[in-house]
Amino acid sequence: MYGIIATWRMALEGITEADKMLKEGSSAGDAIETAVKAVEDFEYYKSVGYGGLPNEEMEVELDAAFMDGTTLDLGCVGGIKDFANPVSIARKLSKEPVNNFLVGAGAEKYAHRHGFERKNMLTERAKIHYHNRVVETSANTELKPYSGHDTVGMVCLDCEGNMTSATSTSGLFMKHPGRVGDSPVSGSGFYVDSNVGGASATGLGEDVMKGCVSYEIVRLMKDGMHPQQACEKAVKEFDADLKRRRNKAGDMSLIAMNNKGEWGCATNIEGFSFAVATENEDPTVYLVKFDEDGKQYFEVASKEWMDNYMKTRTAPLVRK
Ligand code: SD4
Repeated sequence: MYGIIATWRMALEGITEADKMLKEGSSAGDAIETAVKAVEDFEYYKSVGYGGLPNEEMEVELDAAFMDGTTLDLGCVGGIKDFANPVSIARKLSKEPVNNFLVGAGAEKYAHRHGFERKNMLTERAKIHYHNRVVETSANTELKPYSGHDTVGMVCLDCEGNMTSATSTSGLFMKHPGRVGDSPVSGSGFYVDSNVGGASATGLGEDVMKGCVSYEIVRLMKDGMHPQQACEKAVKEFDADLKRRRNKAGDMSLIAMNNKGEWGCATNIEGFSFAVATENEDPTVYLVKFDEDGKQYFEVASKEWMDNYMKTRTAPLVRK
């Protein structure tokens, strides 16, 4: 059995490529890196890699991680600037005996030393978004973080039973320089153990980190839960706990897959989408919906939804 699951519709092209690779016997490491890079390279996704939205000083700072669920090797970068594919740097770091999590200038030096491609990640579109946000918020002076959240997070299983997880994000639009979210933090933005399964998150990193939600899902799967049950239990209970203690819970959406290729997803927001492909299922985008009783269910994204998605992502932007 093989499979790959990822947060958001934007992962579809990447997981489609990964699906082909897995079918032909590629490793979960190669397949997931290819899939995440496809998202990083696509300039119209404004929350991952090239085209990602900048911090409050108009600099694009990227976070990424890679974990091998068989060896438990993990590599992470935080707040890295001017490199094309943070996930590949994270993967390379995962092979180091120590120094696995590098941030800022140190991460950039490492990437430079190992020949990774330098690239100015700030696009013209991202500059317009920045400008428009400054114009919009100058009236009330407070710069609010981007309220949407489209970090790509994936879990992958190959034919040999090896699993990986990886994430990549520009974090929150208008974040403080140096702010790092959950995405490169083990147990929060991602976790994978080939003996069990893996999970990955997108959402408000500050809250996801309070619950180590990815690890919690893997732990529940280890106790015998199906990934769907594990995701729902972890998200529902942690969302309720945050609301009890703090009166509010940030957005959070988690995806998971176990080492049998069974998968799950849970979210506390409307409008979450995810993409999945397995040996038994062609690459598919699902939308998460809620019924009147607040029970979550999935719907395959319609052609109209898919067309509209790309149209809105690539629509011309007007500078205010
Ligand atoms: C973060 N989890 O940095 C990320 C946010 C996100 O697109 O999902 N952003 O907190």
